[in-house]
Amino acid sequence: MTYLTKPRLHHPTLQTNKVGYTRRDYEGRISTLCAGCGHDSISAAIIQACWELDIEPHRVAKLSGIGCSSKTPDYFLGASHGFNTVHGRMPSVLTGANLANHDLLYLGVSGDGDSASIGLGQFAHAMRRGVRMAYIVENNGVYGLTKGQFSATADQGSKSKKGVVNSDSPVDLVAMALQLGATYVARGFSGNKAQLVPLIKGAMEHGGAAFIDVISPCVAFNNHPGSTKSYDYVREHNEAVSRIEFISPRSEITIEAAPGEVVDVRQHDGSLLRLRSLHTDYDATDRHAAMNFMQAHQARGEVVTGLLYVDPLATDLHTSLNTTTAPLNALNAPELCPGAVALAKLNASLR
Ligand SMILES: Cc1ncc(C[n+]2csc(CCOP(=O)(O)OP(=O)(O)O)c2C)c(N)n1
Ligand code: SF4
Ligand SMILES: [Mg+2]
Repeated sequence: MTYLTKPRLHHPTLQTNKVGYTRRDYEGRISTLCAGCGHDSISAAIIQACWELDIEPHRVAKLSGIGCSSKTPDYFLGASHGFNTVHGRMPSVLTGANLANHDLLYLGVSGDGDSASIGLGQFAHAMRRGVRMAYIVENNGVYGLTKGQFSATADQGSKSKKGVVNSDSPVDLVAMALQLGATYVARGFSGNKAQLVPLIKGAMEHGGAAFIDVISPCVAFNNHPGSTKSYDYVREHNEAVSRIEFISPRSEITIEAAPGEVVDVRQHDGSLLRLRSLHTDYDATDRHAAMNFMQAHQARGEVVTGLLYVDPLATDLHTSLNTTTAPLNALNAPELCPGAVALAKLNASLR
């Protein structure tokens, strides 16, 4: 019910994290989505990840487009910065915000319609430019908000609720992200929170463009036999590459697992991605191998999940543009506009 407000009071003994917040401090308003919608499980995973990472909510900027998925930032991180943009335009608005203030952690939330149809160009350029963000697509294979039309990620041959067969080839955002140069690429499933929370944590702390495609069943329009984005289908066809554990530089590193089974990937900021390989020959730092592995399994009808690729030394758009250490929005007028003499000198250097 949209008119219901969440009580702010909570039990005084609720556990707090290192920055003094309870898990409830990372929640948002009551969800208005259909009961059982995968998107609500992703919101719960985002809340859990941010709480466990000890992120102060005001350090996060959450941006989205339009769709049921893009409504979800209202249901988590109620104390963070938020911008519900135009359909398909989240990446460009986020890029602008990130350029103005690189001190925030950017979380982009989108849908398969939002990112693979109207926003495909925007998605592509955010990935290839290396905009530092955790970009999450809540992928249900349909336009949920406008009542269940096939989206561009619907598999060829999959059936709509009314029995119509999709004849178009699907856009695979994971394959595109890999090809476009994203430096952290994963696929998750809204029904597997244990896998999703560490994937989100790794993406939030990653030093470049991090993309997670989360299969997120739409219970109203795409959860029937014949759909390849239903709970049953994904559970039956899921093929996980690894179990991931995220250890932030602030945590004590305690576990030492048997060599061979576990690969530790240390990122720029000192955080550790510990990958327990389910496929012993899978190397998550090899972009081409990731593409081949995924496509070979896809051809067998399997949905590969887990951390598919990571470049631990990734840099971002600010590095490429050589921007100032201080965020642009913190500079004063003379710093932003050095005056006519400096401009004349610059012009002369370009002649
Ligand atoms: C410019 C524009 N075109 C079309 C629409 C209509 N519209 C709203 S949401 C949507 C699709 C949403 O699908 P998706 O991104 O997959 O989100 P979901 O609802 O499935 O989570 C469309 C086509 C719009 N709001 N704005
Ligand atoms: S229509 Fe589908 S995507 Fe939208 S809230 Fe309902 S179940 Fe979720
Ligand atoms: Mg959708």
